[in-house]
Amino acid sequence: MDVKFNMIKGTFFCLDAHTCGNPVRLVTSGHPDLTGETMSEKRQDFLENYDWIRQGLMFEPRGHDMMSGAFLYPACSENADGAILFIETSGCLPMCGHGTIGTVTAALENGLLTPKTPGKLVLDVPAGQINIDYQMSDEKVTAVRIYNVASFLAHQDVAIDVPGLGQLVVDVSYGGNYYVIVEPQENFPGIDQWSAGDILHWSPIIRKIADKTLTCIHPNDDTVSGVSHVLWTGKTQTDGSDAANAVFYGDKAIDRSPCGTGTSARMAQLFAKGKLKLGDSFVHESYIGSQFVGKVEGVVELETPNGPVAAIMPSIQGWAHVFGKNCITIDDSDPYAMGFVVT
Ligand code: PYC
Repeated sequence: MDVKFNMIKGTFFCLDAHTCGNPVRLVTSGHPDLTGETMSEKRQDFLENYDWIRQGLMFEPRGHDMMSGAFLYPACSENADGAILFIETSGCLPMCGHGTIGTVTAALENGLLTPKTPGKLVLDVPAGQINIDYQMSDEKVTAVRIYNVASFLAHQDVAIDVPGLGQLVVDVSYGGNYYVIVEPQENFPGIDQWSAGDILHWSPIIRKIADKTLTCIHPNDDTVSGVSHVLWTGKTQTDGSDAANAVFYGDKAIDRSPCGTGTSARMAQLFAKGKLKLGDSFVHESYIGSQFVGKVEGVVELETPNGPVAAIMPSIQGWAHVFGKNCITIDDSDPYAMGFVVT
């Protein structure tokens, strides 16, 4: 392994939180000094030179299959209040909605972010720039709304053959990451009829087929590419939900939150198919029944080198709860310094 300074050693103070059920470990010290002008460039530097930090903090025994987190960095753009680098078991996502809600909550409650305008934040992330509205009561953040990056339907009604399951007709949509979206149909009865084990079994197979057969490269940043997530849909279980989803990510994770980038991708898909319109709200439910409130805030033509792409500007609102402070050491005297994954 090629590691900068040829060492694996560090102490990382972390605030542990969850966003509507899914973990967010905000690392508040031990940040590597990253090279690059933008968070997209800094993400590449981190992946090339400091990935041991992500592996040590996300994998067992310090983390687990669902673990995800973030580092806060100074803003890259003049108008921004700060910047986020996302980490999780699968790598460094270009954008993570539940991660942003958890990061903003933990950072504001602990004085780690100072907004230029109270109640609002502008943040640089690898996928671009996002805006935030937040509400506080008694020094606790009670709600965070993310105005996410432009989201668009990339592939529509694609038939894929899944050995052992049969044919599925799927869409692929972008909401900060690329999602295969699978709605109930002949060979998939809906998430309410499947076990978590079924989702964990079929998702990596479908992701691999979709990734091989469909080109998914962000038109304005070719480092954002490939189908990384699978979003399954089905019947709702919580009052007030418009739709339910289970998002598969990493190797063995089902998002416990309704998934911010997944909700954005789903709204873009439904908008492109005429099932949502400008100004509509969309209450999206997670696998455990927790909810995000999405909204189609705008409709844009995303400028790209190959011409305009029709997109929506989505927002997603949710909440997070900080439950712990953690001081984690990673030291190569530990044979499992970089963690492990049990498959
Ligand atoms: O909230 O965007 C999200 C997300 C991605 C993977 C897990 N959560």
